[in-house]
Amino acid sequence: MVTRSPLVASSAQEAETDLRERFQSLGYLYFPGYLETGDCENLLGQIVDCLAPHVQFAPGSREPVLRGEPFFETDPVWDAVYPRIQSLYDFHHFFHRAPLQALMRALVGDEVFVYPMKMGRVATPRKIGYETPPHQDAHSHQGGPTMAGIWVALHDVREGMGRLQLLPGSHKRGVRPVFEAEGVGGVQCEIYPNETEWHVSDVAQGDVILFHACCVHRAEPNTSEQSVRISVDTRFCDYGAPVFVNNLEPHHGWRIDGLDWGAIYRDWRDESLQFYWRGYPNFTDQLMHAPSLATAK
Ligand SMILES: O=C(O)CCC(=O)C(=O)O
Repeated sequence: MVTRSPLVASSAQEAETDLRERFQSLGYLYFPGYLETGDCENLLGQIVDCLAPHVQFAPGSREPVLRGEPFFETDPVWDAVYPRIQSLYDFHHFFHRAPLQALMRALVGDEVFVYPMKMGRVATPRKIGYETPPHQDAHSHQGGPTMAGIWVALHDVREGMGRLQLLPGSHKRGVRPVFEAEGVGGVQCEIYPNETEWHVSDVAQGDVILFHACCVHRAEPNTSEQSVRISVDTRFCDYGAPVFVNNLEPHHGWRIDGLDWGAIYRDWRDESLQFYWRGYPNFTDQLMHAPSLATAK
């Protein structure tokens, strides 16, 4: 029987050694209320603007709701709106600001490399079966053991809105075989028979989850009437660790015509983040894990 337990909470005030120990034990760290809600509110507002008219804020609330037909990554609506999100300076800058950098440093040390590829997630209702399947980022991003994921809730996410679930301890069993699946990314990894306890909680705006490259995670279906779950995530590692070249592309740049860095940067006033990774010493085009990597999730 599959069971669900709440996410184990961590605090940024704890000693780094304790945080790292918990990370190695559980495969993830959850920081409730870590970011100022205003920081998330600003980015959320810009993303919802990009999603108009398909997604809007509910009247008198800051909860995104679906106004038209449901869609998921790779649907025509997605392909139309996602380049707008990818072009937001604040979407990319979000992960380079001091608070999130501090969390990443606590995990991998003083010099952090944030992956160029930044991901926006828009989980609409009425797309059951297309939610993010269980997977490991080690496979989908060809990350080494020091790569980790960082995921931020841009608004409160309750049960039924597509929460993120993590399989504690799953990172200890290496990179798993994958097979095709519906849903974001198109592949899912093997889950072993005794792995029945998933960790998941309602999360609030500004909550942050860090997960190990091999920690299996997935999204719950969005079973709500109209609520849309919007979150952002990326990957990072200690500076100098190998980074697979696919991660240099914009997310979905491999399949949406014209979604490249030139288009993304077109209206940016600040150039300091543009191609910030040039000069990184260790990009690799050698697959590190699985023969079947086609796309990053
Ligand atoms: O938010 C989601 O639905 C997927 C997130 C995810 O899989 C990831 O960050 O690796």
